[in-house]
Amino acid sequence: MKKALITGITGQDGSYLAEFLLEKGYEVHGIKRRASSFNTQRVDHIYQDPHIENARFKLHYGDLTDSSNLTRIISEVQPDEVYNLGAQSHVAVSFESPEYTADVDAMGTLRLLEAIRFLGLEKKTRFYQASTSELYGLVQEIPQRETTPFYPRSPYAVAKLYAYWITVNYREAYGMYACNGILFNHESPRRGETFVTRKITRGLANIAQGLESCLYMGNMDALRDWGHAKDYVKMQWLMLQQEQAEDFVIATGVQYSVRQFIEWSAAELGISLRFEGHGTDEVGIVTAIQGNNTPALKEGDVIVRVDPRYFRPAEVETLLGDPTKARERLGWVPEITVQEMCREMVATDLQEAKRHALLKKHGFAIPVSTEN
Ligand code: NDP
Ligand code: GDR
Repeated sequence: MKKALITGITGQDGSYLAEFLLEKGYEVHGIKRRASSFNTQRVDHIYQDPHIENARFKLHYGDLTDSSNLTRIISEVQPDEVYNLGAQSHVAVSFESPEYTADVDAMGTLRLLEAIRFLGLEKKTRFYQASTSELYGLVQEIPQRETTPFYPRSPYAVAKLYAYWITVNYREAYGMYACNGILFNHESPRRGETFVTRKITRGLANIAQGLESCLYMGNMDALRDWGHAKDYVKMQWLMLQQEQAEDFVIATGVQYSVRQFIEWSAAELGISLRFEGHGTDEVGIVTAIQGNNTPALKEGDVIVRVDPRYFRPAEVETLLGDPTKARERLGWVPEITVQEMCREMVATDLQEAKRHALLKKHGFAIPVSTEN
């Protein structure tokens, strides 16, 4: 039985990858951080009681900032594959906490690679690094492919640049099977609530149900190449099953604006929107309502506004990936379109909003977090 170790198992990708590897028959180990409250919601459905015989899902306390802990876990597990998905992954937050982001995202990757080498596992353990389209930042070529020069635009992207190159370096220096998946944005109903797609689907579902009144956005002109996380974790595995380690761009090859994603999400709820004004004065106004998902709304309501607080000190305006190499060499094509993904995300968030609204109606209001 193959053993995999996933850092970031409690995150969006970690949870889908763990499901995928368990289905493939792997023994799956994951590193979770100590927190003051439960933080395993995304993997609770696959949790296995460690007391049962032959449990194939095991969590270890750890942190990417802690070398001795990482070395001990790798020594205990002796993994065939390590997937380094753990990261301070929020670009805007990396401007607030640049040093911590570098420690986790850049040095954390080095710590893992060194642990594998130090333990003499460099010929046994295959290593996947969660690299990112943010490396392209101020884009030097459209679309972006494996050979496009990097130009990172945030402390997050600069940290990930180090992680990218140290992965290449350990492959070249020590003959390790180590590779980078340069993944473009991928989302799902499990996406963190403060990333733009989830903020939109959750925010609009809450507005439709009368739990919030307005969605405050940053740069709605930003263009992204969005795919579904479920499609993308398959690639992470596939990249470790080749004869030779190589780096791959994973993307859909289509881009849309943040504003378009707002329009689709609103339409899924039966809301037609008109955008008016420019820059920080731009607003989204309800022009028509269909169906019965929006008891709290009426035509003319302003439900989208711009708050400069969400602008970034340096922005990545446009990203568009060219996944030709992945398609030709690994036979990979994304199965879920961005519109299907949007529908799934809105449906999930609407269900949750309806639950909250019902509780509120009967006097059992649970506060809905709107901090984002
Ligand atoms: P998430 O933010 O959902 O998950 C990040 C994970 O990393 C969580 O499990 C988090 O733990 C964990 N983590 C954070 N800090 C530490 C630390 N100090 N030590 C150990 N673990 C830590 O990210 P995604 O699942 O979306 O992304 C997975 C990886 O892929 C990340 O590295 C991200 O940068 C990268 N990436 C993501 C893309 C995307 O569009 N989703 C695109 C390209 C790359 P906790 O739950 O406790 O916070
Ligand atoms: P990104 O994702 O920065 O691309 O990083 P995010 O969803 O945060 O932003 C995408 C674009 O939307 C614009 N935007 C807003 N973003 C947020 N979060 N909140 C807002 O209110 C808002 N308004 C507009 C942003 O400015 C940006 O242009 C994600 C992360 O998952 C990274 O870890 C990963 O490496 C990259 O995707 C690929």
